[in-house]
Amino acid sequence: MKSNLASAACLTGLVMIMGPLLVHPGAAGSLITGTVKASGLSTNAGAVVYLQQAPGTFPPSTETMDQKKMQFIPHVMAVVAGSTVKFLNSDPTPHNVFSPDNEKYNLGTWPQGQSKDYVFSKCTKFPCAYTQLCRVHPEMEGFIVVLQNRYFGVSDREGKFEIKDVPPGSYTVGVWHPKLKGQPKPVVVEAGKSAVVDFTLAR
Ligand SMILES: [Cu+2]
Repeated sequence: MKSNLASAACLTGLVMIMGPLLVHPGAAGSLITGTVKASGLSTNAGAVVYLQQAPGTFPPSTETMDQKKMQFIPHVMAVVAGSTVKFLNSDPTPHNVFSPDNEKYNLGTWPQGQSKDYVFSKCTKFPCAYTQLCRVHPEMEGFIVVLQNRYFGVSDREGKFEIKDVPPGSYTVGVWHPKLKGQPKPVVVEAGKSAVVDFTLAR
């Protein structure tokens, strides 16, 4: 009993020491939030808000862009340079995937349930935007934006976005939109405080 109590106390002490390290690896990071107003459009969704440059290296990830109900889902996706995007066909009809932008690619056409990967490793001047198109269905359109770092967010219908776990520092926040343009803005991120940046986009 005595040794149980002792080890319980010891464990509690350990958890108290380890807890903050384990639970909050990005505790020093802050939140950048804001709103994007897409002037003249029916939705404020689909703007990529990102830090133009951030120190450090950023591991690539693997993401999925679905082709479902004759749409690319998500409509706009942002990835860190070197990331792999798995293009999945969830429709009963064959879809094609190609992009006329940057190095250009055509991945071919494949049926329901199959996917093909593409690695976005050729971007040298960020951001690199790739329009995703389907030769079978000319009305289909999606976008992949390749960025230098993982500090980005994509706006929702109301225009709201969030960039999480940003280390304290001074940055330039850029905005990319399929149809509209907006000026980059400076932001100073302080530890433990959230920063707000708003954008108004126009043609
Ligand atoms: Cu298609």
